[in-house]
Amino acid sequence: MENADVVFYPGLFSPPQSDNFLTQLSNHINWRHEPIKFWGKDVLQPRLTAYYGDKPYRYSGIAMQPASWTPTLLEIKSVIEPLAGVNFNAVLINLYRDGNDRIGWHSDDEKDLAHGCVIGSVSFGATRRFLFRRRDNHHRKIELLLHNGDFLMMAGTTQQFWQHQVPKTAKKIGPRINLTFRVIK
Ligand SMILES: O=C(O)CCC(=O)C(=O)O
Ligand SMILES: [Mn+2]
Repeated sequence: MENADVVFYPGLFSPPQSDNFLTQLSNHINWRHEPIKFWGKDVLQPRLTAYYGDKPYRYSGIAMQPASWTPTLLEIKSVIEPLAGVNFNAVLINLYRDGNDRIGWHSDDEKDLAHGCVIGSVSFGATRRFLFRRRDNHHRKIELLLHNGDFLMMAGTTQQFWQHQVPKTAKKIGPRINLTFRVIK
């Protein structure tokens, strides 16, 4: 993948560990259904979200105040930090309740993110398609399947040259939780 720094660790978390994290997080995260501005109108995001960590974060027009780290989140963070080589100070968490929930094309390039910062993305639950496309050529796409327990790292110029999305699917599938650990300025 050119102009990108992407490292994929499939199955970093074992299936029993991952199932346990999925249950823990489903039940104990303070999930929110946030509105987002879409062509000037407030619509609800097609997924539930939560934000934990040490610093507030502005994301797609929403100012998010962080909740305090939980033991489960700190445990996951401690596994990925040695691989990422950074200390993450925040995590944005997405709950895709079923195949209808999704996230549209975007780059993780909000101003609050440390420039070129590493994003550590951990997935639990249902397998979903994760697509990259070049910002200067939307036909140029790369597809990954993110499974239970997978860890995907994006760094360097990835966000500058590529967008990503998790599209909806007509398949009858269960929930998926994705945690994107970040370094906020
Ligand atoms: O669910 C995913 O794998 C991606 C989530 C994402 O891109 C984000 O929260 O910025
Ligand atoms: Mn993203």
